[in-house]
Amino acid sequence: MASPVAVTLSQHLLAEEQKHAVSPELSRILIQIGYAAKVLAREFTRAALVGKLGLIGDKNATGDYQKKLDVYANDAVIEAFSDNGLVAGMVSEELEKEKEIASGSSSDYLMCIDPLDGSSNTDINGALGTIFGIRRRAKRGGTIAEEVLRPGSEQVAAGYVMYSNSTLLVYTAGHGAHGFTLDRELGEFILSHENIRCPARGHYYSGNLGKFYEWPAEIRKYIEYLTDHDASTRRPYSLRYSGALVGDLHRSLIEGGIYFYPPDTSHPTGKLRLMYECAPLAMVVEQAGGSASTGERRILDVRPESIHQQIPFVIGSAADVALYEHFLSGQRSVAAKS
Ligand code: AHM
Ligand code: MG
Repeated sequence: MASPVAVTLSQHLLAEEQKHAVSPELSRILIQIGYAAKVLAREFTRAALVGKLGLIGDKNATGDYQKKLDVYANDAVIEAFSDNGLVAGMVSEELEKEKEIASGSSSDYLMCIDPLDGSSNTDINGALGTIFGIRRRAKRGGTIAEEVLRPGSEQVAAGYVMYSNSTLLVYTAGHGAHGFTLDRELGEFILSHENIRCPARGHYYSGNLGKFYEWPAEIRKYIEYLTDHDASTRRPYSLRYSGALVGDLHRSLIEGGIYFYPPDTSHPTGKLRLMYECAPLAMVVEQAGGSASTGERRILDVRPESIHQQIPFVIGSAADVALYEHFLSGQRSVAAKS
């Protein structure tokens, strides 16, 4: 039960509007994302009871087989934004093309969203997520695709929802990263993680080690380094890989650590999508003092070439990401001493 002094997401956003001149329109978008998250949390919880587990049979724009819940989540998000004029358009993992939203033609905002992160976890009751980034329209008159292909540093807000033991919404509007836990009885997101700070270094790592022999030799050396024994650097690091980026990232944010998805044979440019997976999470983690990179450059500086662009991704504690970059650049001797 929430305490009487609990701060709801709406109250928090109102206070942020006053403290940091966050625009009321942006607050309304974030509140509506909170609403969509409640709809999704309810459906994810009962999916096995209402015939929503399993595949639907089609592939999405980046070649993944869609689950019934992927399609449900995408439809639910579109519905949550279709009639209220809050956003002018949407880019989604589950839509081949960007979607214009007629009611929002005069809105200043565009949304990039992965409605359901961790699709492989739906049928095993594993953690799931939603990832979102909000952008201000660059110029009116261009197509949504033209307007949205801007570096992640231009996002005005971003965040994720994690559906697990509890449903947790983390957002940033450029003034720290804040987490809210859903109180189901109240039907409200309540502030539970104010101003999250990502530890500078962790001792967990997350990556699909099944791809070890497909990864560049430098990354394999990095894994050898992480699994070597050295008490002064708290090695070996412990492996945690949940199948949901949001879940692994959230662990790194709270306890420190690193998540990486390098290129492999089936994903020669990386698997994760810049616009609605990497860039939003990069904004959140940077606001919490962590960092996010391709392994070579800051994610937020990358200008997308297409809405479903896939890139190599590493995110988490700043010192761990820096070390990964050192290894990738071949400066192993420098890196190993740090
Ligand atoms: P999704 O949005 O289709 O679920 O894809 C993204 C997911 C990440 O959440 C997760 O870390 C990764 O893909 C898992 O991929 P793999 O099974 O190749 O390790
Ligand atoms: Mg995804």
